[in-house]
Amino acid sequence: MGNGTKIPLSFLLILALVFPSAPQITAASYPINVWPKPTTFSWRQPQLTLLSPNFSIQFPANPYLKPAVSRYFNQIFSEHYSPLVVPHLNVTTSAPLACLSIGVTDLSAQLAHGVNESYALTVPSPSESTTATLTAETVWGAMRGLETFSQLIFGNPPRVASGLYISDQPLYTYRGVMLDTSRNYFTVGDLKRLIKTMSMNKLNVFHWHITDSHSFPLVLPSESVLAEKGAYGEKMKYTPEDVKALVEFGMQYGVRVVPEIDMPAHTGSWAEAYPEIVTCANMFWSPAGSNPLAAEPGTGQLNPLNPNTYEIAKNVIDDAINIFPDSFYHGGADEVNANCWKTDKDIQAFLAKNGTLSLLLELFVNSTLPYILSKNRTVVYWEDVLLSSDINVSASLLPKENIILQTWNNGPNNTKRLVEAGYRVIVSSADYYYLDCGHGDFTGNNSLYNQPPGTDLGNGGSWCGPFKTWQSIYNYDITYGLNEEEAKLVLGGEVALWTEQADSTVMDPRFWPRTSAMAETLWSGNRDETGMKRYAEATDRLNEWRNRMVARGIAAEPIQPLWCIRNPG
Ligand code: CP6
Repeated sequence: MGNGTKIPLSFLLILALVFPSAPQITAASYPINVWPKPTTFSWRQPQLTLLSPNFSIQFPANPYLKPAVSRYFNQIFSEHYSPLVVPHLNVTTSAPLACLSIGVTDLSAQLAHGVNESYALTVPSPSESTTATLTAETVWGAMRGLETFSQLIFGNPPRVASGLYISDQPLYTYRGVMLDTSRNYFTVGDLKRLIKTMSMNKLNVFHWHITDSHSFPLVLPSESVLAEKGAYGEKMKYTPEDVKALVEFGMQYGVRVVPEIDMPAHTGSWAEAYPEIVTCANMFWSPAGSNPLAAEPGTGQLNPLNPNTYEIAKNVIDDAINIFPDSFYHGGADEVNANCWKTDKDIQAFLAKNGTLSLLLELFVNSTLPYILSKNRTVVYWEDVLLSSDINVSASLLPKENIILQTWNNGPNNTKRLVEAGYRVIVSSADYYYLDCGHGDFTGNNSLYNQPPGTDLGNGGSWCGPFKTWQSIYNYDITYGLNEEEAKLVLGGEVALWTEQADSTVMDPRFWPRTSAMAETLWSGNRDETGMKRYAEATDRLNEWRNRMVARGIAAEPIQPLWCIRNPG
């Protein structure tokens, strides 16, 4: 498949001389404005075709394809997208596009990890045919193709890029977004808008970090007291009905919902209901002190020596598995803090009798993991469970077939360490994919600002490093330093939004369009055919894509002043 932007200029000049009425085609003027960029496409004679007022979409019967088709159909005729840069292309009015015909090979494929998301889309030249075709292995691939089709359309009346053939599939199977709903509350509407925008960007996993030390907003049928006491308020809860609706919503958009009920650390909020199973819950470390637990003032960890811990943890796991059907379950296991456990008398006695902190974590993992695995779940843990320098478990407790590790500390290239140990990995490097960083200190430690004017404040007291620009996210190669075999164990990547300093007022601009940068890297890579990073081309396309997301009601932040569009570099 040739890439449409690779036509030699000399050939185009001859074309223009021989066919003076033919539009002048240059690689630079006619980008294909689709985000993420399709893996392969050819657009030899760029032109536009009007959509017939009788345009229809034909598709096979399927409970998930049907709502997707009607959604896209409505969007196509109401969006009337007005591009930042209007393509100077002929609009053919004689033979409007009459139909999009969708064919799906396997209508029964479930939305699950590794499901085939490939598709092929042909929008013929009007002289060839007035029927566009979309073929896919599964309905989930068909949804990806419908999204691409919708992005090829703009204007009023709607016109579509035609004479175009696209064959597309993702580089990585796992393309995720994590949102923390414990530090601040988000409405179900916010979560739906996030899933919708993910789908526009061909992302496929919503990792929902539901609970943490700050609040426990999830109502679990057999442990409803946790939310009763641990939620921020009566209205700041997610009921099982909310969860069911959200999971169903995700299915309609081709986005899986993977829950995380973080444990044994990050469980301070459980102490509102069950103080006896949580260590150090009421202990608030001085923010300015040397040990702000778990990167925040005040934490709480389940006590592995208390039998009640397991009774409650099993109820929680059971309920969560019952309301979240996905085969992945995120078990947390991040940032277990020694000083927190050491505040407990039983644990002190255990340690005095030659017990170790790692043994405590092994006890916890051994008492919960087999239970989750017995429910046929693949368990995702944060890398800490294996790589934490002071509290970690032996790899023999973490079966490689059933455990996936999510890396976030990539200074020592933990991705490499994890794949060398034989684990499948999800990459969430904090240096690139933590979207909350760069928004100031939230611990109340303002000593940095007690400085004379002119002092270099570094990154301004940000808790975790500088703001991640879309370019640094786009630039990041998640398999950096791995050989081909090792790279196969990298399932994909995930941006994370921790929400000490974010709620629904800023959710959209925190995520978008930076998350779009990751979405393209994981879908079709970040390089052009010559192997160079494609910043210049991507900048213009991302500008256009951000503009379209805004038009679709998503408050994605700008990447450039409009001036740059009037004055292309
Ligand atoms: N909460 C939980 C957090 C973080 C993690 N887990 C976190 C740690 C460091 C930074 C940002 C966020 N706030 N539960 C780490 C996985 Cl820089």
